[in-house]
Amino acid sequence: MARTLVMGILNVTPDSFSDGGRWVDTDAAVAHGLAMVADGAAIVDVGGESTRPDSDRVGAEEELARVLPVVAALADAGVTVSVDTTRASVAAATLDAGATWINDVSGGLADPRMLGAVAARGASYITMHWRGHAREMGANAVYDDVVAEVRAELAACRDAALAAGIDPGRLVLDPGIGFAKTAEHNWALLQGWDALDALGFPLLLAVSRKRFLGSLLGGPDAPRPPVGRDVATAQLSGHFAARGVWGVRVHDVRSSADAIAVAERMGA
Ligand code: PMM
Repeated sequence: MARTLVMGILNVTPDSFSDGGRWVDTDAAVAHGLAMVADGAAIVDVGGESTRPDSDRVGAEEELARVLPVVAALADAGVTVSVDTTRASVAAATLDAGATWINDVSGGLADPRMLGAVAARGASYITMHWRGHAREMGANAVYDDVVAEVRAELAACRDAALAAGIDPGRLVLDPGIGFAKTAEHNWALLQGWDALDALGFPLLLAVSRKRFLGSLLGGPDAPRPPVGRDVATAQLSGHFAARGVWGVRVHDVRSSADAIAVAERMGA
């Protein structure tokens, strides 16, 4: 079985929930991307628009201006770069600048041109379960059976990506932990992971520093702040690495890479 890979998060945004504002400067962002690679990241995921619940959208030009210089510099340095965007125009421009992955938290639903743009460039694609932009997603966190519904909606995203011509060998699925989901929904999805595995594609675990971990550790009324959630994040990385998850998307690369190394040694 292939080793679980680590995707390091590089948010070039002023307002992301755990690292907003830290990497707005291009040189600082590139240096942080390279540091994550040194710590064991196989892919650096560059994002220019926060998806934090209730955040406002940025314009396409602003989003592209934030990510493009960072993408180009990291790609020039030989880093495998993914771009976290829901916009086809941003995807096209960054793929043309050297990115090889698009990480689309809308699963192709936010922009009707996205799947075609990815397919035309032969890029790799992460399709995530999504029920609306940040301002809408709280109201959409309503399920009778969260595992069955997320699975069915993610299967539809998978099928749309394949129908658009995205290479099946370059497709990864993500249940979208924390997107239009309560803490209970998130835990149910993690516990019901086998049903997602049955979709037949590699899966990405993206739980890093998310609020449901803060609530677990500090209680719902006083959630532990994001930087105090890295041990819990790494624990989940190790747990799912032992189950063969394709990759984990995390802020703190070192701790998850270590947890994965231990899980793999134990399973060897
Ligand atoms: N979560 C965030 C951003 N991008 N991409 C994928 N594929 N899956 C996620 O769960 C996800 C994502 C939330 O914001 P962050 O960049 O601060 O983690």
